[in-house]
Amino acid sequence: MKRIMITGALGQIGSELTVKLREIYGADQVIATDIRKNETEAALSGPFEMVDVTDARTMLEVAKKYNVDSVIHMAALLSATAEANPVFAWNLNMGGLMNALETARELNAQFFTPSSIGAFGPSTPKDRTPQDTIHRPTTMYGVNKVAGELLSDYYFHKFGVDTRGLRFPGLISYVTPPGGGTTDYAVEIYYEAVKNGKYTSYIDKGTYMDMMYMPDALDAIVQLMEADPSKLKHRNSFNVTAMSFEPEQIAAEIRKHIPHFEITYQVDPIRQAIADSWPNSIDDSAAVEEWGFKANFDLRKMTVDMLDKLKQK
Ligand code: AKB
Repeated sequence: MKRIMITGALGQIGSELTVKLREIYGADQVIATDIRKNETEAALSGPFEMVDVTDARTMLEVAKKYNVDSVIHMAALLSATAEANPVFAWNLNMGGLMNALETARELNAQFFTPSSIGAFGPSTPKDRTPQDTIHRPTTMYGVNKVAGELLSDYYFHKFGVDTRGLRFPGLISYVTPPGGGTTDYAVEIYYEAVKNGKYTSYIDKGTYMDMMYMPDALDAIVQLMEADPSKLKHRNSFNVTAMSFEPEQIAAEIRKHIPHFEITYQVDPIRQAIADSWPNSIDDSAAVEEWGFKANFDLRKMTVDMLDKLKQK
C-alpha cells in the first residue's frame, strides 16, 4: 500500500492530484502539505501538514511521522513569476527540490517531480521537439527545470532513488487557477468567455504552445508512478502533450459554444518572449513507448468540458 507525501498540495496540480490519489489509495495514505492551509477538498479530505519546502528539517520530520514511501514534489514558482524574481525562484525551486530529493533518499521513497516545456530554449528544435535534444533555456524557470531533471537523474544513479518526472505543457483546469505561468492565458480565456464573452490575450496570435487538460495530466502522473521501472529509459523527464494551439484556435473553438465571443490582444513582452523561446509542439513518443502514455482530451473535447463545468460553477 502506498503512503504518499505531496508538497505544494494546494497548488494548481497538487489540489486535484491530492484528491485523485486519495480516491485511488485511500484518504489516510496521502499526506497533503503546503506552506499555508485553506478550506479546499485537498486540505480537508485527509491528513494535512504545514510544510515550507525550503525548511528541510520540517519536511523530513513530516515524512518520517507518516512513514511515507513516495514523495511527490509539486511546490514551485512558475515561469513568469520566476522571471520577475529570479533569485527567490532559484532558492525556492532548487532548494525545495533538493530537500524533497533528500527526504526521498532518507526514507528510500519513490520520487516524482514535474519538469516542463520550459526546460527547452530558443536553440531547441521548435516542431515535434524530440525527447533528447538541446536544452539551453533562457528563463530562470527553464534553468531550474533542466537542473531539476539532471539532479533527479543524479539521485537515481548515485543513490538509487526511484526518481520519475514529466515535462508538462500548459495545464488547463476549471478547479484551481494557475498563478504566474506563461500558458495561463489558455485557462483565463475560458473563465472570461463564460463570465464576459470576451478576453484580452497577453500572448500574441500565431504563438503555438503545447497544452493538456488536467485529467490527462493526473492520469499521466499515476501511470508513470506505477510503471514498471525496468521499462523506463527516460526517468526524468518524459515529454508529454495532448494538443498544440495558438490563441485564435482556442477562440474559434470557444465560439462554437459562445458565438459572440471576442478575443483581442494586449501582448505582454515578458511572457511573449518566454513563449517564443518554447517549442511549438513536442514529440511524446518515448512516453508512449516506455509506459503507454495516452491523452484523452483534444482541444474540442476539452473546450466542451471546460465551458460546461465553468457554467455550473
Ligand atoms: C508555465 O507557463 O510556467 C507553466 C509551464 C508550461 O511549465 N504552465
